[in-house]
Amino acid sequence: MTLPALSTTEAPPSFELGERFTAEQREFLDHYGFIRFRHFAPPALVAELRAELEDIDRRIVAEGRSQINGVPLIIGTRRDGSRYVQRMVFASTFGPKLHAFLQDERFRAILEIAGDDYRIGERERDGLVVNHYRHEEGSAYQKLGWHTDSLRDVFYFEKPRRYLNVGFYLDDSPKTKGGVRVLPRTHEQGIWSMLTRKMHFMNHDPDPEEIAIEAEAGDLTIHDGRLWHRVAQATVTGDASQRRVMYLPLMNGPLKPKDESSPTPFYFHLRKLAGY
Ligand SMILES: O=C(O)CCC(=O)C(=O)O
Ligand SMILES: [Fe+2]
Repeated sequence: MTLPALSTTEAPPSFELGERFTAEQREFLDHYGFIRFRHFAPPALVAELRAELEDIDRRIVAEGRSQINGVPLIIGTRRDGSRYVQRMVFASTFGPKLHAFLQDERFRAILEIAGDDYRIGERERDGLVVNHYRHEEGSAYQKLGWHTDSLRDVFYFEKPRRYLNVGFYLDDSPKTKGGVRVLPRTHEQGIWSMLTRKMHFMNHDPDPEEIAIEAEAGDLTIHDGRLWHRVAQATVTGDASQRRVMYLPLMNGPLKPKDESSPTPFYFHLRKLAGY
């Protein structure tokens, strides 16, 4: 069965994740390169995770840290001058609730889909990442230009593989908050297009073919690492623009844990050039 082209103006279909992916869910992800699961976690759990993250954030800022395990943090400033982390890394190594959440049995279904021998690498690459976008003065992370996540594999001298990026939403993310825009099916391109379709991170222009992924707090989204995507800037500002999404570190192959002596990967110099 071939699936139809997705409308660029209407929300794409979304799903509920059970113990296993259904054939339909698998086909959707394989075909379009992304999928959204509604209500992965109930509101009470989302609130607990948010509270723990806010504690971790205060702790990291109070310690004056600018990086964790060699990975730079993006730090913003609120109106009152206090600072907050806008790209937190290795978050689950600082909080027992986040760590416990990653052990949820339903992540097994996703690891199975990812491929043989996948694990959640809490101390690998960037660990559990929490992006925290705000649209206001003092915010250092308001949008992210077009890119493929698999570019990182190239910098790590690894063959771009079928890498799944699993996002868990801590805030509602309607279109007014900006959020993820994807070019469906671009995960099936060759390596040349993966590298050159757009200028990585520099280009923020809307694409006529792009689709917005909207989500609610507690939802889970998955996109293929080879899919072209960007994060649009919110059209609203201040508290109304706050958008926090956690990304899970799915890894396979040999275990490569990082620690405080780990060097900063070259990839982050590229991001820095683009302003984040
Ligand atoms: O914040 C998001 O939802 C997506 C972020 C993203 O694409 C990335 O960090 O590579
Ligand atoms: Fe990305």
